[in-house]
Amino acid sequence: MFESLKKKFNGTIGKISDKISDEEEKTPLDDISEEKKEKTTSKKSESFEKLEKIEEPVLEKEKEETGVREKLSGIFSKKEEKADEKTVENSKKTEVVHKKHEDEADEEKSGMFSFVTQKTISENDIDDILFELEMSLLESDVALEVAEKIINSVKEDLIGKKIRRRSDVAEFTRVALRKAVSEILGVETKDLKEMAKNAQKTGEPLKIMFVGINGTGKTTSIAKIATYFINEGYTPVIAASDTFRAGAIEQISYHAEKIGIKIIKHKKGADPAAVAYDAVEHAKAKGKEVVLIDTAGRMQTNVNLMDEMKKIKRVVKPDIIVYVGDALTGNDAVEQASKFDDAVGVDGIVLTKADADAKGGAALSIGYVINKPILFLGVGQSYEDILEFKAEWMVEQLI
Ligand SMILES: Nc1nc2c(ncn2[C@@H]2O[C@H](COP(=O)(O)OP(=O)(O)OP(=O)(O)O)[C@@H](O)[C@H]2O)c(=O)[nH]1
Ligand SMILES: [Mg+2]
Repeated sequence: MFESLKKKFNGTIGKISDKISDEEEKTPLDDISEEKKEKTTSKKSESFEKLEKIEEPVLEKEKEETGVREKLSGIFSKKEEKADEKTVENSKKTEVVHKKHEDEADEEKSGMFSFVTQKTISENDIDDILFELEMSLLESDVALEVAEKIINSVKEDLIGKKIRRRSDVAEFTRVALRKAVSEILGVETKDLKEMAKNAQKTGEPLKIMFVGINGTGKTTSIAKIATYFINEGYTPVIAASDTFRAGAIEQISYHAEKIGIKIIKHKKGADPAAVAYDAVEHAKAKGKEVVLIDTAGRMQTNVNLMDEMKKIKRVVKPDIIVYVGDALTGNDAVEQASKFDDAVGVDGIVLTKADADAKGGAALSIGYVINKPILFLGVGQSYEDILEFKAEWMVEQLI
């Protein structure tokens, strides 16, 4: 699932990391920041200060001894010889101490440069790599506005960041990408379990209507979501409101029977709004908490079917209208979601066939573009193959 996006995001972390680490190794001394230079210089001058403190008494002593030597010259010639020896000895000592401190300062200096680098990330460092990422996101069917937002967010976060250790580059890039993707997926979501629980208290069922073009997976998703609610302890009822397509009523009846729940159906060609209405009445009468309304697949250009969908909405007043989109259709799924939202108002999304979707562009973009949450991902053909969508989960998958 989403292998292409995963590869692109993680590849970008590697590329930025490699590029900046390579440059870092080449960083000449002149490129070292003022702060670090100052630190090095001050360490060195500290060493010299220490050295001067050691040298002072040595010189004082030397002066004293020379004075004595002058006064008593000719009388204490032996002492003079000794004093001379001592002076030589002292100056040797001074030289050793001096050298030791110089060496220490140099060692410290070179040690600092090998463990701590001095790079600040510039636009130049990441521009090409992020442009490449943007292009490959578009290839993976990520919507243009989403790709742009991700790139801008990462740039904003990375430029000016100070790199102290080599591993910082990868970590900063990972954090920046995660943040950018979280922002994209951060559409406020709906808690269907919570809504069903409230429905239980009010005696009014939670009414969910499913819309979308032909073959995206509406009917299959209804069977999966019915299973989900049963697993959560609720009793759903299905409205077979696709009275248009041949075999649609039989298809959903088959699922209802397998799952073991009630289905409300009329004859083929009947008014879909009337079927949905009856299902809601049934739920109220029997104290069932959830009504799942199947509808016929339609192209957004089919005026009659679009009007029929609006009529179901008027009659039943669903709590949630779910747009069901096929992840494999990429940008088309996003565009259709937008059209359905304009026509009828979409509250949430089910994105099907994510199990077969290597690209991942629709999953990343659809919620952001229409500003509605993805509620579930369809991940296979069996009733349990459905995932409650969580932004953190998706970020974890991708980066
Ligand atoms: N791999 C996979 N296949 C799916 C998924 N969801 C649905 N399908 C398959 O997609 C095909 C169409 O599913 P339906 O549920 O009939 O689609 P629909 O939207 O109801 O189609 P219409 O009623 O014609 O509009 C079926 O073969 C399903 O098994 C999914 O999450 N993963
Ligand atoms: Mg169907």
